[in-house]
Amino acid sequence: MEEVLQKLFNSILEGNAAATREYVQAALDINLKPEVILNHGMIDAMRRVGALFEEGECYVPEMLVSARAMQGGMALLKPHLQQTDKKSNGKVVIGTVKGDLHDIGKNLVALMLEGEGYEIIDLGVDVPAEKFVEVAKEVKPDIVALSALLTTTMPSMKTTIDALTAAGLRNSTMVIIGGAPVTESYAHQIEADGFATDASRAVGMVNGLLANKS
Ligand code: B1M
Repeated sequence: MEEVLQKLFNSILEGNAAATREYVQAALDINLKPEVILNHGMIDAMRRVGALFEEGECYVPEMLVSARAMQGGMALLKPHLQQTDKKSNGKVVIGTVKGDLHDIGKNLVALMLEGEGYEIIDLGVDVPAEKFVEVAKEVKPDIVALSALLTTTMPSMKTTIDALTAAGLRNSTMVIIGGAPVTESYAHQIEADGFATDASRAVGMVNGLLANKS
């Protein structure tokens, strides 16, 4: 691994936000691809944080400072991950479902979709089904995108899909789901229209769904 990526990885692991910004900039300065910086310097570091948490080697406060360092680095990387031409390809309402506070992956999906030309309405974290329904009625999105990182909050995805169906919104709006514990078979089970394992696949999924719709 490039030395600068190793330093970036370590800075996120240590939750050092200033060093994270410094190494993201250093990696950009030597023309490393933004996707490489993101995947190998940053996402891999968050995976390592998760593994350490599982092993009892780090705790929630450490996860939080690592997450903050990651978010700061992502802000710096954002303009480099996004394309410049901004034709509107459609509207996406996105949020992390009720009970779940994880937003780094959701933000990444939102950022990549925005870069692809979609208008993003980001409802944040811990979003109840009723809120998704309320906003979907108001803005009439092409896609509602649900993120969950906890096995215990995956059922909130079903609750949200059921609420959108009950409100009569599923003919006009498709739902995609994703997040570390989410599987394709779960997506089928709860009748989501699509599922993606990462942010770039989420973009491909949305492009594909909307191409088939028109
Ligand atoms: Co939490 N946490 N956490 N945590 N946390 C996990 C998820 C965990 C796997 C850690 C572990 O045990 N190894 C574990 C969940 C176990 C489980 O249910 N299977 C866990 C736990 C247990 C908890 C708490 C319960 C801990 C506690 O309090 N005892 C608690 C719950 C709080 C709550 O939500 N109610 C908690 C809290 C937190 C923090 C707040 C401290 C912090 C989040 C801060 C934040 O997000 N602002 C945090 C963090 C940072 C993590 C880990 C370490 C990193 C998550 C992350 O940001 N990854 C995580 C361990 C891990 O994931 N390995 C862990 C980087 C990010 C880029 O990846 O989010 O997976 P990810 O997103 C990916 C894909 O999943 C996908 O695309 C992204 C990449 O391209 N994707 C989608 C995501 N959403 C998508 C939507 C799509 C499509 C793709 O379409 C709509």
